[in-house]
Amino acid sequence: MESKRIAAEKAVELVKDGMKIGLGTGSTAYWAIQAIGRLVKEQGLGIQAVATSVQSEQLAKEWGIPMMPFAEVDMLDLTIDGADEVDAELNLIKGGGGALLREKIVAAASKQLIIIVDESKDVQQLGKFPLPVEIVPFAYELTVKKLQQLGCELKLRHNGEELFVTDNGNYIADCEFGDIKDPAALHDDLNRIPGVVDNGLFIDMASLVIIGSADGEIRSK
Ligand code: ABF
Repeated sequence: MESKRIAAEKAVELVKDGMKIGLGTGSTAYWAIQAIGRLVKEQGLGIQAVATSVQSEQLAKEWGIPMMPFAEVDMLDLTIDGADEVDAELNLIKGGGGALLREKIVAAASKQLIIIVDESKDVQQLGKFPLPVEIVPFAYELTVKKLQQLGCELKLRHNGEELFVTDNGNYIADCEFGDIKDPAALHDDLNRIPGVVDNGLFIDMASLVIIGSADGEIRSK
């Protein structure tokens, strides 16, 4: 928890008055939202924000962070978000929290995507973490078969007995491919399947990754 907090607080040093900010999702982004909230409350920092999940939007509102409608967003100055894995080229697996689609939409509308992680997420090659793929409920059984034909072990994500439903009303298939040797090619192969909305590979999107460790050290890449 401490490693996530220090990475998040380091990232928030990049937030300046007047900026338009994307707020990520997850337990690391939680610390960033809190730190931004404190700056707004205690120092009168003037920012506007959009959130990548209903959960983060609620948290931001509790902290009094001014939220802006997406219709008013051309380009955000920066987005601060977590990840499940980060490789040496700054490619990412995201979506463990189920918010990958909104996270990718917000990241793509940001001049800079700052990723905050603890050191357990820093890997040489992506793939230990099962890759989340967001799929539409219509004929999802067919989409699942197509995904399996790409060579993964697949589990549909559940919330108790029920299938997990994203903020966009879709399902998540967690796909274990083992070592992902060519993340860009896999990204495109997945998104070519009708029924797939998007997948958790973020290729060439991160500008900076801030890694916090348990001993209080912070690295970036
Ligand atoms: C989001 O939260 C995701 O893309 C990722 O799945 C997850 C990381 O979670 P945490 O910060 O809680 O480890 O950023």
